[in-house]
Amino acid sequence: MAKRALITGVNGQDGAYLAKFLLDKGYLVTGAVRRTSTSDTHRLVEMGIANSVELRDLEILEFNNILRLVERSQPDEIYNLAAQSFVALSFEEPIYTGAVDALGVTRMLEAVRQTNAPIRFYQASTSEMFGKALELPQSETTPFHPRSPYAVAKLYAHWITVNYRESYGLFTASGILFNHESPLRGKEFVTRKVTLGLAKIKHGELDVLEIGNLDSKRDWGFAGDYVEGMWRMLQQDRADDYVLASGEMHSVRDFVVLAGQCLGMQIEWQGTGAAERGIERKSGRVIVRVNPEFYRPAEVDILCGNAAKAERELGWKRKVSFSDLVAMMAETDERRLREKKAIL
Ligand code: NAP
Ligand code: F7E
Repeated sequence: MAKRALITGVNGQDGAYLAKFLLDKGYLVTGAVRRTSTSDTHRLVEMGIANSVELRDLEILEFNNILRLVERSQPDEIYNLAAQSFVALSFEEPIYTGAVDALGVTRMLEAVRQTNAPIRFYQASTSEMFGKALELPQSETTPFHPRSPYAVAKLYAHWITVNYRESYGLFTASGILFNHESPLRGKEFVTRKVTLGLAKIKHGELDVLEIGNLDSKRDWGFAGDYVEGMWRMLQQDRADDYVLASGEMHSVRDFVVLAGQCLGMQIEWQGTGAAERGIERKSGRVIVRVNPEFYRPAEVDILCGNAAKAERELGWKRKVSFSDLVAMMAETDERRLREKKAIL
């Protein structure tokens, strides 16, 4: 009999890649979406699976809603991806972020516990929990030092996931995932902001890309690789926590330069700090400018993950390199503009 999966946050980047991955494996997939006045399934449409996922309303702030959905959909596996996932916004909306990203997970786990069925549960934890990291690279044993309301909420969610495993013997896995991107990434995140911004500059639709901290370093991988790791975590004999990462780090500045090269623009830098400018060599035009409005009250300067445990125990390894990821995103945004597709 086909396995059943319930994905919360199915309309997000990872939700779309995971739903496609599970459908290809023969799963029956229920996708949970919060009701809005405009049901935004564009990522499922772009993946060609909008009609293959059974969509159900779910508001993660509402316990009764969650309990009914878990009872009715009778999943073998739940992938809890729903979250307010934008770190910068969490400084503006710390209470809301805590309600969704922290207590929302307790609501999900309580629903699983009360249903009393052998459901396997995946929690979308994050490298942001390492924050002001105490070692490099970071692994499952690195101490946490979260630096934003988002990261603090996710740390609560991580520990409550561990706690329900230890207290009630539930199969609950926490995936500590480093940044993973794709052409379906939200436009507010730096990678997509850069690829879309530079593609617009190339097409004459934007003059200058305004950006925040160019020195920040991240471990960026491809979302399609990371959803496979989520699935692998739920196929083990025993639930555990795993880091998924590429093991490489690059600065935001590196990302901008490489995305520019993919689009035929050589970017050179002048100035420092808030006065730094990115100049296109051929035209001599300033096309990148620092805007301190995009700085965060507390920054996570460097993240780089050690995924040795996942490689050893799950047989997981990322396949798409950093340069291929940047090229995939830049070329997709450029093509969308050239073909005058709606930019979502
Ligand atoms: P995303 O694109 O922002 O998707 C998050 C989804 O959660 C969206 O579909 C959103 O619905 C939904 N959601 C938000 N609030 C909700 C609520 N109150 N009730 C129900 N659904 C709600 O994020 P992502 O990049 O796919 O990430 C998936 C998960 O992994 C998130 O939990 C994120 O925090 C975590 N994570 C991401 C990364 C990464 O690099 N991408 C790394 C580590 C961990 P709408 O579509 O209606 O907005
Ligand atoms: O920022 C810097 C910014 O917003 C990356 C989420 O998926 O990954 C993501 O969180 C870095 C930061 O992602 C701009 O200050 C510079 O240092 O793309 P981001 P994030 O904060 O790392 C983790 C793993 C998650 O769990 C989250 O859900 O880039 N940066 N200039 C900028 N960032 C943005 N957004 N915009 C800028 O203009």
